[in-house]
Amino acid sequence: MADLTGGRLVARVLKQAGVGHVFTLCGGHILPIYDGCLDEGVAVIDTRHEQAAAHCADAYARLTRGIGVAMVAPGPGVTDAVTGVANAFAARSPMLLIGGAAPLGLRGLGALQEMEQVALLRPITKGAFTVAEARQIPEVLTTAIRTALSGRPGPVFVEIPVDLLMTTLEDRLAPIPTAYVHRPRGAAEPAALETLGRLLADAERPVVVAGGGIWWDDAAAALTAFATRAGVPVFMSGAGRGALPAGHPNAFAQARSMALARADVVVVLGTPLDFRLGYGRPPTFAGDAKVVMVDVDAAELGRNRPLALGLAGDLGVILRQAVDVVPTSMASRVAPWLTAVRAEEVQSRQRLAVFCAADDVPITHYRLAAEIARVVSPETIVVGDGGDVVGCASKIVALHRPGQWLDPGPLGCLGVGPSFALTAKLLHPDRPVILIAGDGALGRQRRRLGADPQSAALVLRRGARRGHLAAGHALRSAGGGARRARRARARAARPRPGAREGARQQRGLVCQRRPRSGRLPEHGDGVDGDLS
Ligand SMILES: Cc1ncc(C[n+]2csc(CCOP(=O)(O)OP(=O)(O)O)c2C)c(N)n1
Ligand SMILES: [Mg+2]
Repeated sequence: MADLTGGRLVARVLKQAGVGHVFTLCGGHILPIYDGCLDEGVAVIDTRHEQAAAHCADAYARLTRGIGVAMVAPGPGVTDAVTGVANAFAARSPMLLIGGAAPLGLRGLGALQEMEQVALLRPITKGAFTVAEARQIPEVLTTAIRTALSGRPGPVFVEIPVDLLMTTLEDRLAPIPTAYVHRPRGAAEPAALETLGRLLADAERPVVVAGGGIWWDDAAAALTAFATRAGVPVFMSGAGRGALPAGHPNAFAQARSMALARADVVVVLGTPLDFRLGYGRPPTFAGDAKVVMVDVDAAELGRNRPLALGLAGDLGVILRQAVDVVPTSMASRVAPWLTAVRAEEVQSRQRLAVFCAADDVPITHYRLAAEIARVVSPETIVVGDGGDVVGCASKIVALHRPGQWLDPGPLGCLGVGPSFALTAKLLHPDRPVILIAGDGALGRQRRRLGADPQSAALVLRRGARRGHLAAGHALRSAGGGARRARRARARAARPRPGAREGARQQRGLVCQRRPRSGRLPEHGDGVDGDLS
């Protein structure tokens, strides 16, 4: 039997949930949790803005496929974190935001930093809770964690009044629940598998689109087995990128528009039919294409487009089941289609190769991406934060395994990059981390980076005004853009052996910032990190 503060109870719940680090910007209302973290051995990473803390927790969740935690002061601390929570909500990232709150005993009297927080967070979380009594802290927190991790993952919010965090109580009065998260791996029913088998048997031009669900359900191996057996081209997006390594014969990146527009059967795995897929409608998808969708969230099935088949469950389990219903002759039957998609892929690559080799000053987005691609190994984690610069990089930078690529997700929040990259480095100190950030995206965060960028390699893109626009217009339009494309091709054709690299560095177009000193705090180091 021991006496614990409410703050210590919070830390104990987090420790038991496997949380190694929490991200914060300090505030008096949450000090008892810091003390608890010191006692329990949970590292506290201090940032310079609550939005950065929320983005770090989001990244922590994505990289660990577990719960990521940010703790912030009440009132403005919570409102500052809202953007990070909203981004995590759209990206289905299971982060827990713990908000301090004015003392329960002073509620409604106009206490410092007091405001209605639960109602603010409710529409952008899977659940927003308030703790009404110190002994309920473990129950409410574990309910929140279970909510975040169950089914379709997503963020949750818990506010804890400061007087409850300071209350001391006997540990037997507030036992910490165990075995409180269960993630049943839903399978497809036999009738649905039969339907899938028939759809595949009739398909002449099948296409698979694999999204972040593949990463969350750890389904890359199952996807590879299915794609290989069916001989079907696979296009990957978001955290699903890299599920099939770039060199795999069924992996494609550039021919997506052509393949989707011509496909007669599209299998959409773990990604919604949102703007990224043209809402599943023409002209992105053919009007009469038969669409099969598999998602952990049944509410996504049939959104924006009628489906030939909708399956809710675990992507790994269902893909392994699907392998058994692929007709044996399918791969050879659809081989001409795979060849046609490959031809389009090669052609598209050749079109971009001109821009990837261009010596333009300022450097083109494609050239920058091509240079980065040269140093990306299976170990590298690549973070994309920006507009066109990231769109171009996603076409050029080849990935080798899932979970290698992090970007904001469908909310498209500029400025996640530094937090994502530094969290990646925190969790994987031995792996190279590259942040590809637009000047716009990085400009929002530059000051917050100030103190110690630790050991992430930051690739800074300068002078972006012309870069991609020149290339993009040349690709898309027949007017002045085509002239620019011809000029770019001519420039690229001029061989200047050896000169390129040196000149590029001399002009400082791409610069690598490496750490001078310092490290992120380890377990139990306490509030001494500095990362924003
Ligand atoms: C927080 C936030 N503010 C504004 C936007 C709107 N927005 C989308 S792309 C973009 C410009 C991005 O510029 P940069 O990072 O330099 O990338 P570029 O497109 O120039 O390569 C803006 C402002 C956004 N997505 N997120
Ligand atoms: Mg820019």
